[in-house]
Amino acid sequence: MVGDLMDSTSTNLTLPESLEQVRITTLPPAAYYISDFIAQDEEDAILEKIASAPKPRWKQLTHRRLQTWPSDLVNNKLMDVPLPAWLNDPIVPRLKSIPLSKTLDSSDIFSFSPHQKPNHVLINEYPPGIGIMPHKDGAAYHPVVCTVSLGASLCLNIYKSKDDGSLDPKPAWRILQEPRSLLITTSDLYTEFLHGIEDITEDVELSRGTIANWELLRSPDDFADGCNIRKTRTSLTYRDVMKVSKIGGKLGLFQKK
Ligand SMILES: O=C(O)CCC(=O)C(=O)O
Repeated sequence: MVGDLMDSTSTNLTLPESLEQVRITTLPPAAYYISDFIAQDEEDAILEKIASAPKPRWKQLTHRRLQTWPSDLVNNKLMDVPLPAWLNDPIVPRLKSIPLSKTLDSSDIFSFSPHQKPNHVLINEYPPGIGIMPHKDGAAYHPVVCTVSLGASLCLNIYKSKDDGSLDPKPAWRILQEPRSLLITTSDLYTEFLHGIEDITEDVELSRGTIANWELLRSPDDFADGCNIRKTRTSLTYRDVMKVSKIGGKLGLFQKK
């Protein structure tokens, strides 16, 4: 699968030399999948940090809970406060270390975003049977989403709109995300299509023919029977919020206790 590879400094991870090597070519522009983006001990450490966050950090929705770092957006604006170290390192420098292409300059996936790096992270927890409705991420963010999956695998569905603007409920594509993987979605995939996760306890009919990133999976053999029994999966979604308020940060206006 991945041709030329580079070692990540402090771990035994082998990252691609450029994103073009891990492009999901069966999808519209553009998505990239790296099966081993973080190491097992890094995954454990992040899950521990998430679990030990103060209770008010969690926002409880009907079936799902989430944390927002460094804070919620107010009128699509973020306060000017850095991400905590455990969300920054090692993920942000590692994202920035992979060039888009081997042949061009050393531009990375955030080189053209307003702050040249992500400034916001949503942490979503999905127990078995719980997903997220099909949606678009909207205009507050630069159109790049980097999703690190922790704990377990599940399928992200990509949906098209019908000609009348309504949602076609049958997913157009499915992307299987393994624990410790990175999925990057950008361009048309961000702006034109919707994404969601079904409220199911088992992902079924998994195969080379039905899963867009099958060729890039770490362990396709784990799904040889076509099934993935869901366990709790946590995702970190890294984005660059375009508008940042310096004043809010100074006065602590957006601060969560
Ligand atoms: O958890 C995921 O992989 C998707 C999260 C998502 O759709 C979102 O944060 O908008």
